[in-house]
This record gives sequence, C-alpha cells and structure tokens, in this order.
Amino acid sequence: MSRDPNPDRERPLDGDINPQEMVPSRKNAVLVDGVVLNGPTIDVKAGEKFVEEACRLIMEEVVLKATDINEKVCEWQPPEQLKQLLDLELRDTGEPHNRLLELCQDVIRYSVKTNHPRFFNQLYAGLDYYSLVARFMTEALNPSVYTYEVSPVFLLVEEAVLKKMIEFIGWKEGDGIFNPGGSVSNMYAMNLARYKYCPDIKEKGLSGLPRLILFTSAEGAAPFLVCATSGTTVLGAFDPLNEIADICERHGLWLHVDASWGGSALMSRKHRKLLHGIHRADSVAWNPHKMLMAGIQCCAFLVKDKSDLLKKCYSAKASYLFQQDKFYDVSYDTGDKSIQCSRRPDAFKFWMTWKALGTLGLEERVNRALALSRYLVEEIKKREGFKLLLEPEYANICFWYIPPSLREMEEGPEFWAKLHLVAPAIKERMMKKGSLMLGYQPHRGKVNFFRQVVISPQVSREDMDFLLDEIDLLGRDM
Ligand code: ABU
Repeated sequence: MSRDPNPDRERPLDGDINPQEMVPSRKNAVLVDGVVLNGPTIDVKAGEKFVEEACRLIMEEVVLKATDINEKVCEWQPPEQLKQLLDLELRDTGEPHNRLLELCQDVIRYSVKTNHPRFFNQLYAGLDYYSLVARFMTEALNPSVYTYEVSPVFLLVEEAVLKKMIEFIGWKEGDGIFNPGGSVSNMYAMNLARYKYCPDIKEKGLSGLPRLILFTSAEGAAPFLVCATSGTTVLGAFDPLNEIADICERHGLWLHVDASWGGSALMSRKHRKLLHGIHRADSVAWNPHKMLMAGIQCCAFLVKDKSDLLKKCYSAKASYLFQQDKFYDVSYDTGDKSIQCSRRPDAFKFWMTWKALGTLGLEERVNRALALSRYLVEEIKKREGFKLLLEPEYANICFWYIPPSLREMEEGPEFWAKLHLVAPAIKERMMKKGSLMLGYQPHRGKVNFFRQVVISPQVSREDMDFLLDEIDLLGRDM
C-alpha cells in the first residue's frame, strides 16, 4: 500500500491544475480507490528548485574543492558514529527541502573525495569534468541502452566508441559491449569462448558437455580458453601476449586479455608496447574508468569475432523489447547481445572525454601518469626508509616504508613480522588525519606493502613528494 508522504497538506478544490504545485484537482475528479487521477501529482516547482540548489552544492562542495589540497581526502568516522551523524532512518513522511539539502551536504562531507589530488587508493582517481557532465546528462535523461527506440543517441555513441577502441587494439573489425565491470567482461569472454567451443550449449546445457577447463590439462579434460592479463591489480604486471598467442594459435584456444587496467596504455605511442601482441587476442576487457577517468563504471568487453557471437551466445529474444517487426533497423537494438536487460549508457562518458581531449589529450594523460610514477620510483630509491618491492612496469608503485626502529634490524622473520604491521598502522593514521589515501596489501608471500597508483592529471610532482614526506611523518615513531 502506498501512502501519501504528506497527508496534511492543503489541496486546492477548484481549477484543473494548480500551476504552483501541480496538485490534482478535485473538480471533475476521476477517482479510483479514492485516489484523484486528474493532473500530475508531482510538485514540479519544488523539484526543480531542489535540483538547482543541489547542483550548486555539488559544484561548491565537490567540483570546486576537487583540486584543493587544503581540503581533506576523507573525514573518517567509524561506522557506528557515522550512522548517528547521517540520520539514515526512512520515515513515513518526507523531509522538507532544506533538510534534504543538509542531508546532501552530510553525504558529501563524509564521503571519500576520490577526486582529491591525494587519493591514490584505487585504480581510479581524479575528476574529469567532461565525463562528469555526461554523467549528469545520462542521470537526468535516464535511458536504458537496450533498444534504439529508447536510446537512439547512446546506442550510436556506444557503437562509435567501441569502433575506436577496436582500432586501438589493432583489429580490423570486431564487436563489443559496455558492461558493469572488468570481472563481468572476463565472464563474457569465458562464456563466448565456451559458446564458440560448444555452439549447442544453450540447447544441451552444461551436462551435455565434456569437463571444460581453462588453460590446459593432462587429465583428459577439454581446454578452451587462456586468460592473459595486461596490468595486474596489485603489481601492474603485463603478460607476454605474443608468446601466449603463439601457444593459443597452436592449440586452437581462445585468447582473452584482461586489460581492464592496462588497456589504457594503448592510447600512448610510447607505452603501448606493454601490450605488444594484443591484436592477436580473441577478446579484450578494457576499463576506461580507470586510467582514462571516464567515471565509474565504464568497462568495455571487445571481441574480434564479427559473426554476431555475442548475440548468438546471449540472445534471449525478449518479445517485449526486441520485436523483429519494428519500423526501423532492429540491428541497432543491441541489448539482445548483453547478459543485462537494463543497461547504463556508459560509453557516453568516455565519448565526452574523448571529444573534449582528443586522442592526443588522452595519450598525454597516460604519458603524464607514467612519468609521475617514474619520478616517484626515483624518489623512493633516494630516500632512507623506503624500499621498492620491484621495478614497476606501469602506474602501480609498490613499496615498503621501514620505520627507524627497524632500519638496523637483519631482514629475518622478526623483521618481516614487524614490517607487516607498519603499513596498516600508517594507513589508519593517514585516514584519521584525512591527509592522504593509498592502499596496502600482502601479496604472494610478501608482507604488507603500500601500493601507490598514479592516474589523475590533477596530481603533481609536489603531491609525490608530499606522499613520501607524509608517510615518513606518520611512521617515524614506529
Ligand atoms: N577491479 C579491481 C580494482 C581494485 C582497485 O581499485 O584496487
């Protein structure tokens, strides 16, 4: 049962529609179950005013502060305290305009400023003004990119972006689909490779198949897919694609490259060699929301095959969306090649950024991020108490901070056990202070180390210096 959130408000009794409040009229009222059906019930004026004032708040509290290093990266509160500060309860009656604006302000205040020049915590960062506007537009227009009839522009934009990305991979042609993430792209690759290997899987089901495996096996199972990675999450490592492609070709295996993170290096003539051989892949995952800052989420799955494999594999032929007797070219109803039904117009964000910066601007963004990474690596080498885990290939700089108390200690079990505790303790201090955010993790037998990720063009050499100074400041008494 739906309730009027404002049962006590006055309703006009005459006139068709109150131009101020757009409240339904009771004159000539059509009532169903006691509900007046005349005119819209939404308070348009109040809604417009709210959007306008909330946009101003976003501009002042997020956009204008995005480059200000004097602002905090985060205003840390433990969960129980944050629950009290946020007024999370959902009530029977709606909150007034000003209270809603206060709530918006609180949400902004206690959210992490991922667009801050000193947010280095994830494989995304910074603020791209053009993709931001694209996001505002798509949120306002609220399209679902499955049929041309409801998303004509966004479908054509997606087609144009995919075509361009395919060109950068080095394929003559191909297909693709934007989707909710690199993991989903990798799942697409697995499904497609399996479909290609067993085209009757949709009819026979999994039980009709031999036991399938990825990579290879000497157990009598059927290998069908090799998944290589261009830009691993922690170390930013790149697999040798040409060598892997040779093996795949020899054994007729589908080669998928997870370039969710590293794919953006393709935009740079200097750094695209990291992905040498990617044109030989059958499919690629590439997330422009990472290094290219298109805004979360913006993830493309790209496939070299042009025989409509995506559609063959996923088509469910929903008759309420994909009618074949429509009055336009239904090949533009691309939703039937997606595992999703509703789908966001994510390509549009990337398209806006690409339009604004051009290919050369995107290339410059990648080159600068990698040059800043190089600078940081050299600084780490120079500084006492900092130790690189390995020479980075990309924009992930992995290092330990060794506090003064451990500097003279022999690198034995006790040293590593103590060092393991350092990064989490410094992370706690930096978040409580709000000065900086970068990630840490243990990895493959190595004790906790920092992973610094450089992406945003808002970041400068000074921020790299600050990062090292601040870690030293926060950890020198440990
Ligand atoms: N898709 C993995 C991203 C993880 C990270 O941002 O560190």
